[in-house]
Amino acid sequence: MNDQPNLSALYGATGENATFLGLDRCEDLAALTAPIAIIGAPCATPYKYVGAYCRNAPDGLRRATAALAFNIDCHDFDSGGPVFPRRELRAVDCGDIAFDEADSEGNRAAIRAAVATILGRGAVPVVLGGDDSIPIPMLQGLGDTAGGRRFTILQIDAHIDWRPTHAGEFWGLSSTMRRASEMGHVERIIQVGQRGIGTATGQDWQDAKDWGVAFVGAERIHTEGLGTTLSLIPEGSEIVVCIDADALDPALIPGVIGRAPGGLTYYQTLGLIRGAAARGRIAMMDFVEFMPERDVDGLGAFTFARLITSALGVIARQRA
Ligand SMILES: [Mn+2]
Repeated sequence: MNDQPNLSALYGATGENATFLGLDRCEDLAALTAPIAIIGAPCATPYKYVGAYCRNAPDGLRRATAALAFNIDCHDFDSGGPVFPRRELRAVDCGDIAFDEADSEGNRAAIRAAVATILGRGAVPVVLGGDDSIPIPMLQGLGDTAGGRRFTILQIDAHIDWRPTHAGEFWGLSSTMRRASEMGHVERIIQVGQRGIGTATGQDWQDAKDWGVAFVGAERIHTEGLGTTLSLIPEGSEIVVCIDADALDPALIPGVIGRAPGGLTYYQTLGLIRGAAARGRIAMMDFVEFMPERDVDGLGAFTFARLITSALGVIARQRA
């Protein structure tokens, strides 16, 4: 079936191997000058039984922006102006961090170093996974440059990711928020969107609450709106926003392994990102767990890529 009209071409799409939104490429992180750096991470620490199942997401998300790229300077109704209000506020695309399925330790070191370099250049890293093991070294990279500052994590995810270990692995995607809780520069964790059944046990749930995590489940987002969550973020916080694609409803993003009904909408998720930036400053973001091979007709890729685009607009507008 190759006879479909190329609708991307209608919007001026440039084809394969393009950057996210057609943004300029940054080849050398050490020479980064842009205020926002998009960087892909195909995986950090895959579980042996499933492998690096999200490794094709960074390029899949880049391809999904083809239809937006040509009109990137037009009025974006989700940003209240162009996505990037001024040319010097544009993000750059730094390509993908090298990944070796057989060398998780090396993958983590590479992610940690890349994020620390980006932060050292004064830019906001926006990391495109890959699976949810990626935020662990990403947060370590933040710690390397924290200099005594402490951070609030706003995790938006269907799952709490508080397993002590899983499948014999300490650094995997089911343990992300527990690993975060063990880091000295993580002051506060707010977790939003949980629902259904994941790998969490009752003990994991209790441990997280005992640590002091503030939870707002998906059902409460639907019934109470966003104010409950946003009021948990102290004014002036430096915030890391961690977004798992399965936080959104699977009708919007089918391309995830753990589909669960009752997920967040696009505007609820964007509202949380905007609200976070209004309460404090977004220091770093990740978008993980999108799996192109599980998607339906590119729908989830486009929705997730559109959410990332809107997040870039929020970061570009926040106070320095
Ligand atoms: Mn997760």
